[in-house]
Amino acid sequence: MDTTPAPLPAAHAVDAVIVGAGLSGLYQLHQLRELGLTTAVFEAGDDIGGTWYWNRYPGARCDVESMSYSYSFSPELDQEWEWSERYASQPEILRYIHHVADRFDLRRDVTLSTRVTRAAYDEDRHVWQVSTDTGRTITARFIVMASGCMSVPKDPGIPGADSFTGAIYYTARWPREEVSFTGKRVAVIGTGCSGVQAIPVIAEEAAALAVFQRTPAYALPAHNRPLRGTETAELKARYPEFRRAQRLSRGGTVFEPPTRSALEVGVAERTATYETAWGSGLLSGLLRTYTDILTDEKANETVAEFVRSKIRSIVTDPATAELLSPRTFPFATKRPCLDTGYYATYNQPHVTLVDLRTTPIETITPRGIRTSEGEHALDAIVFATGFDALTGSQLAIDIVGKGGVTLREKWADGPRHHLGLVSAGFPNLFTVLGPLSPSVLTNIAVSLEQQVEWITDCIAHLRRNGLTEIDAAPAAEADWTAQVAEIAARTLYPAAASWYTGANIPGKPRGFLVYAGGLDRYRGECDAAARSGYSGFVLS
Ligand code: N01
Repeated sequence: MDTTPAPLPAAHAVDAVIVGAGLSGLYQLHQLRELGLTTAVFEAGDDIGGTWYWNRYPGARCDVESMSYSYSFSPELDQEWEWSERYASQPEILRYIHHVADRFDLRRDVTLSTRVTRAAYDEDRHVWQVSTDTGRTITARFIVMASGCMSVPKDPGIPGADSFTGAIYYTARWPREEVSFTGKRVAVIGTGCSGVQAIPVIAEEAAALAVFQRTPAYALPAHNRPLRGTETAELKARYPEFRRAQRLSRGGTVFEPPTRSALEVGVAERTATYETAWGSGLLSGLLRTYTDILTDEKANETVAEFVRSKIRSIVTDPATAELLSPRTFPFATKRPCLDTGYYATYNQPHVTLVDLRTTPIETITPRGIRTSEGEHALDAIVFATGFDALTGSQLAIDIVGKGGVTLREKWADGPRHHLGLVSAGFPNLFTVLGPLSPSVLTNIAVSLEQQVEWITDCIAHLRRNGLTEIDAAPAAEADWTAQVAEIAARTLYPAAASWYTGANIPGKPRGFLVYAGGLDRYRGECDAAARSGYSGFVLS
């Protein structure tokens, strides 16, 4: 039998199309190039950077430490790049991404300002026909969806926005031009991580700031600061070892796992432990104090109450402090926020908190926002209202698989995706940081490298063995989908109506969208599948 892959037509054909030129897409491009594949990357933005291109709102900053949240594939890159702050700001991360793109000559395969609109599988030729909004069509054997886990902004669904005569901004689509709020009456709608980061910075400029809050967040102090040369030099001296530890870790960051339950220690000891974690400035500092914070309601409530006590100690008005105190979902079942001066912002006389639980928004008017209590006159409205996370960016594309079945049809009741990498019936279409993988529960810089490398090895395996197609086996996919749900059910995560479960998007099927078993275990599953000749997949 001739096992040579069918040659692709030369015109408008590449070996692989990558959707998105953020951190995932750029690394995937680098890897596939090393493998000798011709690759085309399509990026909707007019520059590279993905999340860090779009989310340029005031205060935007990473909540993972910069020396951890960066590529690890190049020891030289690790040594030459200097991060200036413990937590890098959006402009600095974007500069880093540009540096990487230039250093590895990645830009020449990226087509900007071009959105992939459709991808249809040609079963006879085992290739995908990819179409873009610029009228381009291109054929590729492989597609990698590196289109982001939070790249489709949610429609806030508030009536009247079109009638507003002031300025409207979305944190997730912030303009490139300088935005000045000086002397303006500004509203921010939404108090997730984007709102929590933007609010203190907008408050510095605005004449008046009204924050419209539906659900308060748990926000933890970042204790951000400039990095000292001595500490970066110290980490750089052991970067290879540090990177190895990150790769083997549960969440892509290195820490000593807790050994005791929060309920087996006395109040004084527990509070002291929480104080230390609060002072650490680490997003998961509190989460890592005890073994059962995410599995036992009572244990969780001890942390939740500790955070509330901190809010009460910072916010001088007790009624405002209470409104800012989360009480409707367990700690960390929505991603906690890492803040700089968030709660203290509410002590400023020009900042007000509008509680949408008691006074919901009725409509946006030409002059401002009308709640059940009256109208707030405004010059600008900032929507920090979140994303159609994890599945949104894939379902935004008209993806047509085997037998003419669309991904939208297949995922109508929720995503099914073997190892979060390939969905049965959609062969040779891989996803990075998508649903049913560890993605957003980990340091995504580490997760994306793991998935990109797995995909690259898989494509190398296919080519080495003269194979043209990899698909997920339906039974393995069903097992994996069930396993993701079972692991989540052992935690408190499903207790929150969060974007982790699809609950923030009206009509989106509910289900825990992320693999919560840990990156280490996930890596083991992926490696085991590859080692056994891609068990759980069908190769042909
Ligand atoms: O979005 P969110 P985000 N009327 O969905 C409210 C990552 N991130 O962009 O909870 C009024 O968390 C909504 O209220 P409710 C991080 O993983 C990372 O802030 O639905 N309010 C909520 O308060 C994060 O988790 C960094 O009741 C409305 C807010 O808007 C993820 O991105 C920085 C509303 C949305 O919060 C998403 O965060 C920023 C409406 N119609 C983000 N619709 C880093 O540090 C929604 N809301 C790296």
